[in-house]
Order: sequence, then structure tokens, then C-alpha cells
Amino acid sequence: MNNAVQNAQPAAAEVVRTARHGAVVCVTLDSPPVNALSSAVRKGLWRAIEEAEADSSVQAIVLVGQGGNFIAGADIREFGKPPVPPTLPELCKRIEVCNKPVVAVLNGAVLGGGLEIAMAAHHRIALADARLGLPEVQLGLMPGAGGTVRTPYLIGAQAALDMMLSGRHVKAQEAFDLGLVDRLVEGDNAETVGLACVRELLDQGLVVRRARDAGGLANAAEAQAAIDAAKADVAKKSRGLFSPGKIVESVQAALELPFDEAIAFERQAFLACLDSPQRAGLIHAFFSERETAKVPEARAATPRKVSALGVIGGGTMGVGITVAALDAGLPVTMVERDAEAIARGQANVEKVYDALVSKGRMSEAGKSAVMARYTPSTRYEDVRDADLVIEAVFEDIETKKAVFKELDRVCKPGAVLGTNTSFLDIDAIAASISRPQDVIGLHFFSPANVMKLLEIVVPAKASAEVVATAFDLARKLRKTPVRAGVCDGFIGNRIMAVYKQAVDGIMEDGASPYEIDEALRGFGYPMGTFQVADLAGGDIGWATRKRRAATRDPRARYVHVADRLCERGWFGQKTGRGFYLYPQGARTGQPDPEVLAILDEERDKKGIIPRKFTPEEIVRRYMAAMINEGARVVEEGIALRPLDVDVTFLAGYGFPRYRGGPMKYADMVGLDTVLADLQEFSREDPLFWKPAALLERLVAEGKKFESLN
Ligand code: 3H9
Repeated sequence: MNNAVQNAQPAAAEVVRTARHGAVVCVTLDSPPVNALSSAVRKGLWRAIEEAEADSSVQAIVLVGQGGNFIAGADIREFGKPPVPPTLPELCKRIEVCNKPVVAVLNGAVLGGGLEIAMAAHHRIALADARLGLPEVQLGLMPGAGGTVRTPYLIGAQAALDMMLSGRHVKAQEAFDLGLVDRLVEGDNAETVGLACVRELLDQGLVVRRARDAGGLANAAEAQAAIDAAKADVAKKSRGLFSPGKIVESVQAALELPFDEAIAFERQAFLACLDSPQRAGLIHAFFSERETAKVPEARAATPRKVSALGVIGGGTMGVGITVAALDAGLPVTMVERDAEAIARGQANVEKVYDALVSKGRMSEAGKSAVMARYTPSTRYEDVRDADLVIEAVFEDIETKKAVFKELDRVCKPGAVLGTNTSFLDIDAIAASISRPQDVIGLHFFSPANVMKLLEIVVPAKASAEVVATAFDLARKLRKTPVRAGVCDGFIGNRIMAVYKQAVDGIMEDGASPYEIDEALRGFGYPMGTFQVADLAGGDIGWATRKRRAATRDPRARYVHVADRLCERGWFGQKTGRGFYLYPQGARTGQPDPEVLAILDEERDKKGIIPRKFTPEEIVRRYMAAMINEGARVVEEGIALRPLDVDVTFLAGYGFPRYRGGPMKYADMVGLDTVLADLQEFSREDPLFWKPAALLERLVAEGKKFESLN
């Protein structure tokens, strides 16, 4: 991120303009990209309200946002910096106490502090495209400018808690039905329709009407019941998150305390959230997910037009990619080797939509419209007009090369040729055809229509235009793209291979797979490593280990337990047992005493006397291995920046979002602490735990990974 650009603060007068229209003052916020409430915007708004109030000829004040949005919230970039007055709660109060009617005209994003400003105003008018929300919870925060008080005053505790705990965006019509908006207006220019509407309201006798006088909490018993239900729900679902509990406490305060005291209570709760490492992690995740698309090639080149896609392969990945593209409105031609295989591919695509139809989330007509974009084929010639083709066949370099040879033969000049390989050498695939500049890795994660991550793997000869096209495709498919270099496993699978080795070592040295999984869930993962292995299928990891056997460093520690399970045909959920037992097709596994016996046998063979590991020690080792390999991946340029590693794990591997990703976590724990851990562990196994040079350098220079973002 460019700090100079980030820190450049425009003057208040530049970002907030006022204009007189008879007796009405129109206050326009113009602070691209989303009118976030920076200190300059807050100052400008404050001044505009003061001036309008002081002018006896003014009868009403209209607030509008320029550029398609009202206000997307507090300026997230200011969090963690010293506060600059006026604060947002002060500004909201200033608007609320204004003795002239203030009307907020809502369009586009009306989020967080933006909605709080609107609720502090006396009337709310919404255009059809307005989306209102209090999404602070997704940033580890809570509404902190009166939102936890004014929202229940306006729409009742239940609806307010739903909005604040989910962070969901409410469309204009729903906001009107809830009573959050007073009037819906047609038109697309907020200023024009807002002014016309206010003139009409003035004719009808527009007066000041404050949220603090609204009756949303009048039925105390009903409000208490909603609060109690929310409290129970938070306890059940919020998995270690801090701010949901604070939101509920603040609504309780809104019910019990006088209005101003409840606002003061909210402020303290908000500041506690602001101070939490979860806020730092979640805001890092928010910005990082937007940064990963900013790669040199996307800046330097214009993407090629992609309006038709080819997918080679109708297996799990081919189907998922096809569905992702169909959902994005792209026509897809899927090619399989014979009639039977393509029939299976087509059936699997249809199955995804049938499931939506049966859940009532799609109509039959909707399914037909999507399927009309899908063309099954058994001939490569049918992708000759495709702008981009993605190969998703069996993970074997010769098979892939054979597919690329066909693509080289049939595809039109300039078509982008993507491979969905998860580890193979894409440079070698590119070198095998006559147009290596058009080849790119598009590593989707399974299920490809659901998982957000798309690793865009850039081989040496890929043209900038091709890279830019891949990023543009990710945007169209609503994926989170991360640029990766070519190596075995790219960013994600390469790092995963290393922390899995660490986990295997912990297991062989004494912790059971069940203790390890529990420790990882305690850290915030939805599932532990062994649960994931059972879900993915043990045979997949087994094949990878066999493939790597020839190149494995003979000095490296190798734990045989997983192989022993695979030799017995225990591949996880699909075979009814793996590290866990799944009796009668159960989805949740049970610990298996036979697995523990196999583990003991393996320990005996190596003369290992098992020792105890605390959950904290398990996590320390797991994270140290992950961070160390993450540092290597950055050092080698496989990842552009540490934040690319973070986003890979957040979007593709279930890393707990509130921890910001492995590299952010390392910064928060302290790189010196991580290095000290590695040094301590390396006394047992110097080869595996050798600290990455980049980590050592950063510690020596007193810097963080953040300095490389
Ligand atoms: C809050 O309000 C706390 C208060 O209750 C209390 C305070 C006391 N600040 O997402 P996009 C940037 S907490 C600064 O790509 P889209 C974003 O980084 C806040 N910058 O576009 C990006 O910059 P760049 C509660 C922000 O159209 C650019 O705008 N509000 C902010 O897909 C475009 O963003 C939220 O949590 C911000 N608040 O989506 C809303 N928001 O171009 C967060 C955006 O340099 N924002 N930027 O990469 C969003 O959900 C989406 O950005 C939004 C637009 C829906 C608005």
C-alpha cells in the first residue's frame, strides 16, 4: 500500500460542499471512492450543519452522497491512529440536536457510520438502489456512533440485533418495511430527487423528529426476549469472536439506561472492540483481499475480452469451474473424452442447480436459463471460438500436455489457455506448445463454485495481458485472486505440505490426531487437519507423498502413519474410516482406538517415547512451520507480498479470519517470538525447523512482515 497516497488528507471544504436551493441547504459529501467518514469529511459535515443552523433563512438541510453511495461507514484506514475531533458519535449528536430538520437521502452503500449518520438525521429518504447495513461485526467491531441505541429505538431490538449481528445489507424496500426509512423515492440522482422530496415535505410541514423519541423499545418484555435469544445465539455460534457479545450488551444498555447513558455505554464497548487484536486481524483481511488484485501486470496491461469459456474435463473441478462461470453469466462449452464421460459431467452440473431448485432458491425457469449457456461436447474443435479455456483433467503432466497440444491445435489465436493444476510445473506445460505466452495457471479450490480463492499462477513466459485477463476473470467470477509463482504447490499447497509435516511430527511425538484437531479448532479453524484429510480423501495426500518420495531429502523425517491407514484402504469419510471412524455414513467422525494402536506401533518402531503436548504448544509448532514456509514463499517471490499469503489461507484454507492470516498473526505475536520458537524446535530437527532467511533479516532489522506489504 502506498503510504504517501494513503496519508494525503483533502481539506474539509473539498470533500463536503454546500449549495443553497431556496430555503434548503444541500450538503454533498464527495470523498471518493465511497464517502467514508474521514476526519476531513467529519469536519466538513460539522461545519455545514453549524452554518445552516445559524442561518435564519434556512428551513431544511439535505444530506446527499456523491458518486453512487451515501456513506460506506467510518474511514477504516483511520482505526488504530490517534482520534481526530469531531468524533463520529459527536457528529451524530450534533446532527441530531440540530434545530432544523435534517433529511438524509440514501443511495448505494449506507453502511456502518453512514447509517448512523442517517439515523441521527431527522428523516430518511431512500432511492431504490440503497443498501443499508451495520457491518461492523465483520471487522471485529460494533456500531460505535449510536447505532446500537438508535437502531433499536427506530426498529425494535429484534430487527436491530439481526442487522448488527449478521452485518447483512438490507435493501431499500426492506428498510422501509422495517421503519428504518421513512419514504422510498424513484429516480437515480440523489440530489435532484432528494431536493424535490424535501420541498414537498416542507409544504406538508416538515419538522425535527429524533430517533431518541421513537418507540422501538416501548415493549420492554418483547425487547428483553429478543436480547435473551440473541445472547444464546451468540454463545452458540460466534466461535471466539469478541464483538458480537458487546453488541448484545449494548442493546441491553439501550433498553435499561436513559438514551445518553446508553450512548456512553456503547462508546466504551466500541473502544474495547477497537483495541482488540480481532479488529486488527479482520481489518487487515478486508484491505488485503482488495490488495491482492493489484498486481503489476494488471496495472500494465489491458485484459483480453472474455465472453465465452471452454472447460476441458467434467470431473469435480471441471464441474465446479463450469458452474462458477455459468453463475457469472458466461457461456461454457465443456469437453470430455467420450459420450459417457460428458453425460456424467452434464448430469453433475445439472445436479448443482437441481439442489437449488429443490431448496426453493432457484426456479425451473431459472435453471433452464442457466443451462441454456452450457454446451456439452466430445470434440476439442467446439472450443475453437472460446476466449479462454481451462483444462481440468487428471493431475498428470503427460495427460495435461496432451490436452494442451489439442488446445494449441484448435484454439483461436489470442485465446487464453488456463490449467487448473494444483502443483505441476506450468512452465513445462507452456513450453510444450507453440504459444507459451498464452498459458496461465488457474488454480481453483474445491468446490470451485463455492470456494473464494483463485490462485493465478504465472509462468515465466506468460504475457502481462494474459495475467490481466486472468485477474479480470476472477473479478467476473467473484473470486478472490492471489498471484503466485510456479513451484511445487504454489503458495497454498506448498505451505500446507510443510505445516502438515509439523503436525505429523507432533502426532508421532505424542499427541493424538484428536488432540491436535481440538487444539486447531480452539485456535479458530472450523476443522482440524485430520478432519480435513478425512474429508478430502486420504488417497489424495497418499498420491502426493508417493510422487514426492523420489525427491524427498533422505535426511528429512518421514511419518508413516497416514500411509499405514491408506494401505488398509482407510481413505476417510468416503470409506467410513480414516483418522476417524464414520459409522453408517456419519458426517462427524469418532476417535478410533485402532488408529491410536497403529500410531503406537509406529512410535515403537522408531523408539519414540510419547510425551504430552498442550494445545498451546501444538498451535505454536503448527504456526511456526506455516509462518516459516510463508516467509520462504515471499522471499522467493512465489507470493508478491506477505498479504498474498494471508489471503490465500483466509480464502482457501479456513484460516480464522479474525487472526488476519498467518503472516499478520506472526506480526501480532512478534517475529522475534516466532524466530525464537523456530530456534528452540530446531534443536530437535535442524533440517525441518531451519529459520527462513527473510524472517531472520526482519527480526534483525526490527521490522514486521507488514513492511513488505
Ligand atoms: C464503522 O462505520 C464504525 C462506526 O460504526 C463507528 C465509528 C466510531 N473506509 O470494496 P470495494 C475502499 S466501521 C475506507 O473494492 P465495492 C476500499 O478499500 C465501517 N475505505 O468496492 C477500496 O479501496 P481501493 C463500516 C473504504 O464496490 C474502495 O473503497 N463499513 C471503506 O465492491 C472500493 O471498495 C463497512 O464495513 C471504508 N469504510 O464495495 C463497509 N469502504 O480502491 C466496508 C470501502 O483503494 N466497505 N473502502 O482498494 C464495503 O463493504 C465495500 O467497500 C462497499 C463497496 C460495499 C462499500
